[in-house]
Amino acid sequence: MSAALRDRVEQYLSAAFLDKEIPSRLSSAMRYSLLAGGKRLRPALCLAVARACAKDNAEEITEALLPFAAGLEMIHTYSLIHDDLPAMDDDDLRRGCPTCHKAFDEATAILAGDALLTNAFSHMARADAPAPLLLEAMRLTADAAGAAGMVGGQMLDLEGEGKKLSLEELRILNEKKTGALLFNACECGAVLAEATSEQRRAARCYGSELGIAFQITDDILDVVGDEATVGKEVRHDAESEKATWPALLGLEEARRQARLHCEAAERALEGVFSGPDADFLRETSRKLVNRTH
Ligand code: GRG
Repeated sequence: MSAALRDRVEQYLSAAFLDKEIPSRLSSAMRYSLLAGGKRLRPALCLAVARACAKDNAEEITEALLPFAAGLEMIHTYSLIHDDLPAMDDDDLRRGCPTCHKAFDEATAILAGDALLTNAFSHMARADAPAPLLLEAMRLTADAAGAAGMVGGQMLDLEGEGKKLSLEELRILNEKKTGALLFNACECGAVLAEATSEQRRAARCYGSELGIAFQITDDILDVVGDEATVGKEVRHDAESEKATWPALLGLEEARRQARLHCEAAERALEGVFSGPDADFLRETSRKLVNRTH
């Protein structure tokens, strides 16, 4: 199920931004990063939650929401391009390949990110869902990606460099920087599938716990991973004196916390979602905490 879902997202994305009206260097840079082998986690979460809510209409809802789910991946890709820039994390490698500004140039990478973010909303608006629900999901997404969400989290991340953050400050930073797009993907899947309030709450709680487990694992990989497997430069957090879960808790406790949040994510689904799409959501949280890249 999951591989098939990812293939559909992949197909949708590979047809995007081929419009002759787009200057070819811009289109090449956007497609370079968009089609560079991401896990497609956010669209997969959105579609899996929607399918779990829609049950008998899983196929129809997948087709209907594909443009929305693809839009989430465009926003995620923009955030990675901008995060890699010299003024931010200054990374040369992403998914084992040169980052967008290395493959092109800094100005082109900034514009590629800008265009992916802006055009993402045009793709989302093409989803086949009742207008008020689509409007609600687009508003949630703009808030999750914006100043009080991911962009705000990135600001806290930059300000936190070289400072000693408390665990609570780190949790808030992570919830915004990494968590917001993840729980938003789950919540939007529920909203667009006309979920009950119980389903919507469960989807958001699952995504929120998954987001913390995901970030803790990312921090751990920066300490224990090697560049070839992780696909990006490692030991970056220590170099930029960032507060991380292993730095605050030690590796073993950070690993334990990742497992606990993964279990909490699974518990959020209990009694609310069942069937193959709920199984996919459970597998996803387990895979994310056990991943090596
Ligand atoms: C620049 C506005 C702005 C925000 C950047 C996304 C982000 C905020 C920073 C990235 C820093 C980072 C590595 C955070 C860890 C979580 C994360 C987003 C990892 C990458 O996501 P995956 O694993 O990536 O889903 P793939 O490659 O599979 O698409």
